[in-house]
Amino acid sequence: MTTEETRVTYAPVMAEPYNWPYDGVIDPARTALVNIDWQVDFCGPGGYVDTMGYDLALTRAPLGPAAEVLAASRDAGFLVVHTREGHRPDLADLPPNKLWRSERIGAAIGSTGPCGRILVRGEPGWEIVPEMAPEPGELVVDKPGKGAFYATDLDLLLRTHGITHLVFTGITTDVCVHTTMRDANDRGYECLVLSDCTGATDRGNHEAALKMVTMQGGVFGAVADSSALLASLTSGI
Ligand code: C5J
Repeated sequence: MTTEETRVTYAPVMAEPYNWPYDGVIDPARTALVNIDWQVDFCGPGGYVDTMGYDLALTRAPLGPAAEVLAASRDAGFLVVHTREGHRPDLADLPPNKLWRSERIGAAIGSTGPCGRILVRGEPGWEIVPEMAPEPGELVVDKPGKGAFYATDLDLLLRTHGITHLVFTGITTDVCVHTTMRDANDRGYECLVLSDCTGATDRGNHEAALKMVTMQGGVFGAVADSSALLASLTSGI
């Protein structure tokens, strides 16, 4: 039932440095789960991160908890948004410095690897992994950069759906998750990042990125783990 009197809300999430959200209960009608770049290129064998030589275990570890949160968020009625980093096949939207840097580390964007052309839209490596696959009707946002608001219609989509609160999962914590969360925070969204549903190519960077969020009273929002969110979502009030 969806009338004002019967609308279900959920208890705040036990989080750092404050219990989230700042304005009391979780209202699913105003909350979106934003899943950042759960693509083969970032957590699958033969993808971009693997080709760069980083430890895939670090970006795969959050998959289990993130899939649980995805299922619970669907059940709770959150809007679900998925993002994918990638470029046009002709690379017309690839800044030369981004290409140059990827060449330096031996994983040139647009070159062909075991998962097709690296970070190119439509290639196997660009697809979202099965554990986090979008369901029909969920929003998928394609982005050429690190932040999901840059050169996309994400802000319009969220505002059109009446979303004011965002919960983040995804990879990588210190790059695309952080860039998107910082930008969302500046735009006035109330943000929560889930520590065990995010991962980076370096453990120290993951931990530092989470710590940064908690400074200055929650400079970009708050940090919790998936169990804290799941506990809230079983507490309909
Ligand atoms: C990176 C991302 N790390 N999804 N992209 O290049 O964080």
